[in-house]
Amino acid sequence: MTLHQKMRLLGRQEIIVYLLGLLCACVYGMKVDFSRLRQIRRPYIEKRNNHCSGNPCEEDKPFLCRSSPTCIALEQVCDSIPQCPDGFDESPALCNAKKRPSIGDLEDFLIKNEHWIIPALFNGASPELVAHSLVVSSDLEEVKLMVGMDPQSEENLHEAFMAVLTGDERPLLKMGMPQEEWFDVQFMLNRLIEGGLQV
Ligand SMILES: [Ca+2]
Repeated sequence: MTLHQKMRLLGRQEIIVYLLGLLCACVYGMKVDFSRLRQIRRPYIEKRNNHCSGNPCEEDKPFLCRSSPTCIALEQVCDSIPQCPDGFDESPALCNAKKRPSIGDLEDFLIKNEHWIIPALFNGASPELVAHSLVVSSDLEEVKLMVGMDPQSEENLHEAFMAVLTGDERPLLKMGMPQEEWFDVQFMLNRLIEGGLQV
């Protein structure tokens, strides 16, 4: 995949994640905080002071499809049946994000552990980009492409997930993880696995 293709992919996924965040924030009151990605937005949807305006959909069908003015109910988002004409309501990135921790929670976790986790596992990428990639990607290969990882960090990332799956913190301690962070690291990586991230 060329850099141009990667950027296009990233842009498309940012839009998807933003829309999901906007939707959840409006309907459930900031249950999911994707607000840091809202610089890429649909021009007719605005979110100010936690209130949405410009969404043309009715309250009982608040989810707006991407390439048509079709509105659907929340229960129909990621229910394995495409209701949007372009299948937007069943797109993998959207449905991955629906099952995962929020970007805000992930970014807070990454920033807290930034001194060791970013250089060891993510090749020095920004916590925001890493959080975003972990929320929308289907597997570690996709994370690697979005983040731009080198072979060593790719190997470390895989090893980190294996350490969590086997309950053995020693590989992570070798990568620089402070002992007291083990519980948080286990918790967050497990949430990603439970949210369908293939490792
Ligand atoms: Ca659907």
